[in-house]
Amino acid sequence: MNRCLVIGKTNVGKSVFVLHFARYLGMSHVDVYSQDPEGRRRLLSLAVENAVRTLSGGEPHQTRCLQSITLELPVGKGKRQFEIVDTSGLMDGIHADVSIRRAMAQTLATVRSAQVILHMVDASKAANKGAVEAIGEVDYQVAQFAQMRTGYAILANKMDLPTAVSGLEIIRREFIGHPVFPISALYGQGFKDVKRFVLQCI
Ligand SMILES: Nc1nc2c(ncn2[C@@H]2O[C@H](COP(=O)(O)OP(=O)(O)O)[C@@H](O)[C@H]2O)c(=O)[nH]1
Ligand SMILES: [Mg+2]
Repeated sequence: MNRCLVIGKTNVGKSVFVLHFARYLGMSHVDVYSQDPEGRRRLLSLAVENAVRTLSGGEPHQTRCLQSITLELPVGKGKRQFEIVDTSGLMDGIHADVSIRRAMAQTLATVRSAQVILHMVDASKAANKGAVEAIGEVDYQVAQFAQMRTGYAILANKMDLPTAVSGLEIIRREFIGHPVFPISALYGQGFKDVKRFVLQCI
């Protein structure tokens, strides 16, 4: 099955996006399969809103394993299934906590197996160079690494926040030549364009 990986720094909104995108594609319940860096598997079956409460949050590194959901997109008269994978947040430098380092390595190893890579950046912080969620070294590395595939796009998230407009301009400038989709994962804005892009790639 084709894979669509959602990658980016911690707290940029990856988990909220994956679940709200699932809801946008018509799911009210999701089966979330997770696999931690040690290979342990778990299945959670939840209503989308409960999943958002359980799997996302203000704490950095809430997601420490790969979490995948099987979704369907309409193609002609039929449907095409694909797997959307929520990943643990990347960060610049080396984290002191070994479980976070392992989770990051697991995320990067999965980049190779994905047909689509959605690289999420927090547009509301992108103008603010010092902020943890601002564009960092790891974002440039992901762009370098992932751009070799056709299915690479940047999601400029949190466009509902006032500082995101200037952040979006900076993201477009810094990642020139790559498709950039402004979205609000929280409010479902911009999902139509993301859907169209994913459909082209899978
Ligand atoms: N204002 C706003 N907040 C968001 C948006 N998307 C996510 N968040 C918030 O950002 C925080 C981190 O979200 P989460 O999905 O856990 O981030 P992850 O670490 O990248 O998976 C949570 O408090 C979310 O409610 C958005 O589009 N707009
Ligand atoms: Mg997360």
